[in-house]
Amino acid sequence: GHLNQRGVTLWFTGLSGKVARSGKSTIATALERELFLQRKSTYILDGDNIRHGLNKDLGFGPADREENIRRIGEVCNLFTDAGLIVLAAFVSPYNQDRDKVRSLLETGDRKDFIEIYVQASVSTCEGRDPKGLYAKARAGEIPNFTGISAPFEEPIHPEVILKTGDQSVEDCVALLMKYLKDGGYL
Ligand code: GGZ
Repeated sequence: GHLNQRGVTLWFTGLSGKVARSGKSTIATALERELFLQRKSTYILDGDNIRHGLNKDLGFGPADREENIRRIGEVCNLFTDAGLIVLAAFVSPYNQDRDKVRSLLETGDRKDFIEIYVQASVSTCEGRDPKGLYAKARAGEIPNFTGISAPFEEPIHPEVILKTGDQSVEDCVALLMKYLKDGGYL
């Protein structure tokens, strides 16, 4: 690494939603603020900066999602190697795809992948639906929509589970900061 800190990838997986749905990007942004206060260098990767650029050629069928996550994993590997704390927030619905990213970042005694399951039920997410995507998916206007017409495979061995139904964003951030400190990442 080149920075005076240890690199690590925090991988947030869960159903669609940034603002008040499953809250992957919301929690990632709040955690980034906390890490900034501790003078850590971070980088958030999410659909906004990946799907409009590097992966703008990809859609939401299973093969395109696999390629989406594969490329993102390679970016995470490079940024982590450079010493950044990477906050990656993607639906990433398939266990196999997430596990491939894990195996990139866990080699020998390197353990630089933290899988964070941002858990919220489809009905909770659908009830919030600020962008109206679930309604469109129900109406058949968005094919392959995760939770409606495409699967979400629950993580089998996540390092952290955040239950955004009962935990506040602040609680989630505190839990993650404790995990990072206790694990020697900070
Ligand atoms: C799931 C979709 C879909 C479909 C568009 N299924 O709430 P959002 O809008 O802002 O976050 C979702 C985002 C998911 O992109 P990812 O790159 O994270 O997906 S994956 O990891 O599965 O490759 C949603 C929007 O894109 N979106 N169509 N069919 N989410």
